[in-house]
Amino acid sequence: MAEGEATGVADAVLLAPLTEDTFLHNLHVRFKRDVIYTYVGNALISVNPCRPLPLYSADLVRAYLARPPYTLPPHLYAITVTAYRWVRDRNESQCIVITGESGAGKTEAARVCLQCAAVAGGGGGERLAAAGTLLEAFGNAATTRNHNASRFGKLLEIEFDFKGEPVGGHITHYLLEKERTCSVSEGERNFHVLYQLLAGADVHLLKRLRLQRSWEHYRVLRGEALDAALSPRRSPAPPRAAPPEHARDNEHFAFTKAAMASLGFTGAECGAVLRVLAFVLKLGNVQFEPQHNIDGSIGVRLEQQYELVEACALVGVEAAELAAALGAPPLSHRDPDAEEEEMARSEDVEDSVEGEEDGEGSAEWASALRDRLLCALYSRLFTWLINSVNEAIKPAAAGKRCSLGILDVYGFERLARNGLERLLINYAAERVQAAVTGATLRREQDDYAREGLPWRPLRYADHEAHADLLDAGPDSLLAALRDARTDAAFLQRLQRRRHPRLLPDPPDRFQVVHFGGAVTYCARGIVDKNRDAVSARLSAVLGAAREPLLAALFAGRESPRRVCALACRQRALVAALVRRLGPAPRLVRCLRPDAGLRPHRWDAPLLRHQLRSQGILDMALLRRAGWCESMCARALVARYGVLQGARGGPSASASPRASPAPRDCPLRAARALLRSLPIPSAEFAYGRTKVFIRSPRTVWELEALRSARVEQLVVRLQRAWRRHR
Ligand code: AD9
Ligand code: MG
Repeated sequence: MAEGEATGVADAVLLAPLTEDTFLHNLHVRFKRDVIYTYVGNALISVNPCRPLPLYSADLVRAYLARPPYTLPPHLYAITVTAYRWVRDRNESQCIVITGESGAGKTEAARVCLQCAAVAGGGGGERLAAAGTLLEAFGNAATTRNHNASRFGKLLEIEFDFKGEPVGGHITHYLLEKERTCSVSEGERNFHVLYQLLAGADVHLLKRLRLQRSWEHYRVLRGEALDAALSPRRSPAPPRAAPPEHARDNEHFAFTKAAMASLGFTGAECGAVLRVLAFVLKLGNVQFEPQHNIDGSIGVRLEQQYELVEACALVGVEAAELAAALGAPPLSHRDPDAEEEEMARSEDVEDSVEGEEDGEGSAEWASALRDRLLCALYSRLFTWLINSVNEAIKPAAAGKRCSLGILDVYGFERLARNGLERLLINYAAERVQAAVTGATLRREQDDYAREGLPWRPLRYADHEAHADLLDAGPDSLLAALRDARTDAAFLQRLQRRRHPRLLPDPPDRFQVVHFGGAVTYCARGIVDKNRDAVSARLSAVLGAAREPLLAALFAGRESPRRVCALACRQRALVAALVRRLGPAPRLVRCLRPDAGLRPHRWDAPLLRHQLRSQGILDMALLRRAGWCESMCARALVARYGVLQGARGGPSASASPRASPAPRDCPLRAARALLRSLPIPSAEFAYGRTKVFIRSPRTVWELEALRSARVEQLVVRLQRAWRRHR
């Protein structure tokens, strides 16, 4: 390696010796010099600098396009440009998978990859960038781990035409953490766009939407502690310093509106979206209190009724009907055995909130219905936005094209409150991790054994076993959740399983030891949340709204019997994602150097934990001892056969198809071909049917030789044709 100690070693596979300590030391040496990218074979490590660095420009993308990436320092551009070339020149769909804990820099990396792909394709990525801005406004929020944490996962697929120009794209999204819509833990925020609206709307818009400027006025935007301080006396908000995230809400509202405009949302559609957001804020303020009636019974009293009336007027909903649908008394206690049958019979799946059947219970029940409605409303709005964005970025002409996928999946996280949604987020992170690390380690070593290469198997941490525990087979956690009728039954299933990494903690908690660490989840209401149903009565009231967008969000819902539960939907989406990733995704592993995301901090134990939980050292050892790529001998000869005899005088063929190598034995042909090239023979190993290539650089050299040769042949043919004329 040409680099000295000053900037460490660019490819960690070349470290001698390669241990956790030398690996970390190398990253640290580079980090201190603001060198945040390091290769591990063909994967890239990115350490979050936690401050802006001048590392990105269109000129630099062009530099990576112009030269083989191994002649330039490690960069996200190198990974993206390589993937782009594979799409354009080899007609192979590619996927860049960005993994790491919350706050490690995945979303920033995805943004850089998108910008790079747009420049590489000759521009035209403005709509895709606008889509990113819009989805961040609606789908990101400040958590204690990251001030801009993605609350959904996304796979952006950019489609290119045969010239390599981007013609459009498609976004697939994974479970939005919608519970945030109705309550926010202390020190966190609701989705950005709700604060942006209040900070950025001019007075006329605020008046039209019947909103107040101050975010503290809205229950769903306040942290729980602040809410508790205000409730139930509802005194004015105590003065307190706004968290730093609020400082730029005003400016970001302008970006969000500009993004909607550039994606072709009409003025009417933007107005409708804002009215639905205002409806969420105002309905969130409606409270239910127990009321002692004259006849001695206890009923429910509506507080902040004006908010309900104003909210309903905004979107054309009958306030009295909505109030009645929310304030109806709870269903009578259900016999658990009869429950499933009843579920099947009834279209109405309102479930009782735990509590007595007194006024307290009714008020609590109404609040729970309101919260569930808010969450459903927001997540349906989010899905509608993604569908609209997909319409806007859809390629003009239909047809099957190759795509470059950029996966920014949520990071593993453990927050103050962990419920079903956190479980499903961590499950997705675990399954993707298993697919890109565990499966690679297993598959490649199996391949070496099958092909008869000399190989001493590596011991590695088994990521797949962790993910299997959650989703594979009838004993898995998700299967237990699917089958259980009550929270207690779910915990009993876990108890019977007796697995050291699944630990029930009755009456209402359980712990899962994930790859990233142990998380204690709350099981209270988990079975009900998994059903993810809104009462038919509420759906009917909102479905009849005069605001067409709101009506559309609640129109024609499927019968609850056929609606797939939340966990089941997430599992199916994640399985489809893993299939899409294919056997050889391009990996970017993001690391977080400091828990507080402060610049210039290097928390070695935190980094060590991430190296282990992502299996990064295992992958480095595999790359060091093994090979970075394998190709079927037949495919290799088909692609590089054009190089046969390229240097050898008269036998040099003028036709890319001619090859003197024996065609009946592809392996012999491949060996003869590769021996004739100016690449050291130690770079290749020959199995029974495949050729294995040692380093990424060699893959590039082969491609560069082929391009040069094809160009040479084209020039020769053109000359011959001109002579002939
Ligand atoms: V989460 O799983 O969505 O909670 P991410 O996506 O991994 O998380 P994100 O990209 O949002 O993390 O990065 C967190 C913050 O770190 C950003 O808001 C930036 O302030 C900062 N960051 C991350 N990457 C870079 C970078 N390459 N350069 C400068 C960065 N700052
Ligand atoms: Mg993110």
